[in-house]
Amino acid sequence: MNNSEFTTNQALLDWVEEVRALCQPEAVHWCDGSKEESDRLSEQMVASGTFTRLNPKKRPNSYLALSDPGDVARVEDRTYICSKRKREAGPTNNWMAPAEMRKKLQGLFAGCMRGRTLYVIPFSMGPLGSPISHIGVEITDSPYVVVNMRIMTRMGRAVLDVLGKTGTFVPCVHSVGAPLAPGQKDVPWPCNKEEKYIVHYPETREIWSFGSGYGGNALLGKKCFALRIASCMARDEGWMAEHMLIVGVESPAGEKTYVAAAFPSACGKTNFAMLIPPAEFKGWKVTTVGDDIAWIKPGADGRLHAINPEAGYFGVAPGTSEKSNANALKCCARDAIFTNVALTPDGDVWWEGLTDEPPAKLTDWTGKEWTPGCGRPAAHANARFTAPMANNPVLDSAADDPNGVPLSAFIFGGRRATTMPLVFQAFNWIHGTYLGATMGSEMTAAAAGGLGQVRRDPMAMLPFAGYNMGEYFGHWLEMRKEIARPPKIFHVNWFRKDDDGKFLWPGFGDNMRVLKWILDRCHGSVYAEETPLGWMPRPEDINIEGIPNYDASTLEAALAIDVKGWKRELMLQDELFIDLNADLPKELLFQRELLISRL
Ligand code: GTP
Ligand code: SPV
Ligand code: MN
Repeated sequence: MNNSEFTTNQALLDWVEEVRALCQPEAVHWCDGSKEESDRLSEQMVASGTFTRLNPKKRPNSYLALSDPGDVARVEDRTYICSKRKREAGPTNNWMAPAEMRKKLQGLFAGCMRGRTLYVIPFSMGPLGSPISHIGVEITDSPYVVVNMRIMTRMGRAVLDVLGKTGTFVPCVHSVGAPLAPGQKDVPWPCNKEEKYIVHYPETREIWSFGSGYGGNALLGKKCFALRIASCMARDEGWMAEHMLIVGVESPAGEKTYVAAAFPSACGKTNFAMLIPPAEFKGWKVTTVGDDIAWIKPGADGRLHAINPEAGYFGVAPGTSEKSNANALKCCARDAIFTNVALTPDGDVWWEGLTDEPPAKLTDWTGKEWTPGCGRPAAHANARFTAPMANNPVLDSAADDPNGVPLSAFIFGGRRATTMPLVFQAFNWIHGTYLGATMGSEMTAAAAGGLGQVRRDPMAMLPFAGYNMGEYFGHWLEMRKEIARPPKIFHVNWFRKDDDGKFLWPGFGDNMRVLKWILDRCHGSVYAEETPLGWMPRPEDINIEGIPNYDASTLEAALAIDVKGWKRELMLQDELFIDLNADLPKELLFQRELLISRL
């Protein structure tokens, strides 16, 4: 089985054999990436209870998986950057010495796949064969991971052809950490309740993940490779790996502009990437290049060019509706995998926010009967859909372009109930880097105990930078020298609230109104006021025509500069800056001083 029928790449064959000998699976399967293979594995998972096939009339070719209730999200406190020196990982990452971690993992992985099949998944992050793309190979004992990776990446035999005899790949080893004794019956969602480790060795560019089957813990092409390992590659090679959506906007006159935006997890990247402009914006088209990760390189034209290294969306389900994101619903109307949403009696899915009226009866994400008013959510807050980008009705025509799309703007934005105005523009690249570096966001319900509290999430990369955060800021500053025509940098906040807790901005499709101001700034065609924070629109510069029950005074409040709030904000920034001290570029400290004196 483990033979050269699939590949002549000796390094790959040797590595697979090494991992096989360590993990001792019952069988080895090289994934060809075909639909037949995916269908066969899905059937097996239906038989074993991991998958429920959804009603093919309502949701063709789609499945539901319910996870173990203790394995529902990424585990940031179990995620490690194991560089040789602790300082390389920096104060925002967990660190352990590589030798010590290897010893620990050898113990955990020894025999961890007993009774299971070891799957070899060759995948390409980025279009197959593109000079911007990179190849990875994930070894996993989870068929759920195989079928998800087939949607999220370009996966299978064609990747091995590109890899060839001597090509290099990032080795990614994943196990759910639940070996089966002879005759032992499997559970629907195997995982390890005691031990979870998501480990990166940046120097050798390796990933080892143990104990979890969920999302970014297990689909190793995503956060582990495309952000943590890729950010290290990018630093060494002069490019950028960012937690950013990429979106295209075409004006009625046919002028196309691309922007990339960094919002923290569950802060609206998928929504913004698939935005449907309001009726007032007749003739405007918004198209998706990517909804989560951007790989960005300087082009020969002096601009930054971005590709989406992924091939699918792993989107938050709760809150997704016809009103909030009709395009996302179309993406998962078929060929989708749902995890931890509720099941309707007629074999379809439901989650909070999908419809105003919940169905009268459901099976909730824990498999229990659910009725409205029973006091429990039907879907888990981090329930997700996995859907191929090919299903996206507004997929950008350049989504597969190996050269990427030229960026005119970077947008930063967190979830902030106070202080942060709707939108402002940085004075220049260094100021923009400072805005990204000091970004904050309220912790969502998923972060236990932290509800509402603001945490610094620089560039939305706090859990994803594969090296020292201070050095990462330095890399941002360095990149300026590589580009003649840098994108302009903006900060937005869709989440500011009034004293009664009501949002001051309608959000979702109406974000087009703010995006329009941003585009006009990029093209130099609109006025802006110089303020202590940066360049800002006057209320009359944002078109609010047609927003129901919305008036200029609410917009004014959304745009207002709260000087007292900003003084508090500056103190909050200190938390991160003091942690980073020696590694923090001095330019950012100067930016802080300048802001203080302007205020
Ligand atoms: P990850 O996939 O975790 O990286 O996150 P994401 O940034 O893609 O998150 P997503 O788009 O799924 O964000 C979902 C949450 O943001 C939901 O709770 C939405 O209701 C909320 N949301 C998105 N856009 C807006 C907006 O413009 N205004 C408001 N108020 N909420 C929004
Ligand atoms: C995020 O948490 O930012 C995600 C989901 O995009 S996961 O892939 O699970 O990391
Ligand atoms: Mn994300």
